[in-house]
Amino acid sequence: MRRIDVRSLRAIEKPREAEYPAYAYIYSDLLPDDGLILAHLENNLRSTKKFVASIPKARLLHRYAEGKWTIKEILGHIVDDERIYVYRALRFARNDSTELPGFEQDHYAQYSEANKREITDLLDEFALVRRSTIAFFKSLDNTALMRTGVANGNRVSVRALAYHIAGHELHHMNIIRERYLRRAPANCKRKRSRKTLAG
Ligand code: NI
Repeated sequence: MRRIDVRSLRAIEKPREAEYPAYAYIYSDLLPDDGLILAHLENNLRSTKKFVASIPKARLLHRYAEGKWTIKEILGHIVDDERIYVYRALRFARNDSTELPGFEQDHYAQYSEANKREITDLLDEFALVRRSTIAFFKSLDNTALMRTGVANGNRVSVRALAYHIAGHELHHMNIIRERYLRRAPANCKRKRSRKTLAG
């Protein structure tokens, strides 16, 4: 796949706290405040592919506790979540005020059959979805990026959805490092005392 020239990607400022639900700060907090969210989406995809490809195959099916997802299921979850968040962003960007439902992430992971898939296949799909995400957000003007809508009962701006997608990936990569591989997390500049969500 042709590499995206990250220098050509437009800036999208970080959302203010009023633009996303309170629990979602854990995702946007993982990103620098430089407006280069589209470049981070591209660069983080490359880092994630490299990182996941370095994990021994047997570890990809490991669960660190009963009922927890495997690393393959986490990857499937990241892709599911990204598709759904871009869909929400599309509707809100097009000035559609229909309230959108949430989704049951554990239910989706259970039915994803990610554990039966090759890791290269999962990573290829992730790369395709990510490129589509970048192309979509790149196409939006400032008015569209600032539009808001309600999803899962929470009002959120289009640009906050872009930051959610990037932060959500980093959040799960940190969980893999800490709980599946027992390594130190990356991108933890700020610690807050509020309870973190694992989803
Ligand atoms: Ni999640």
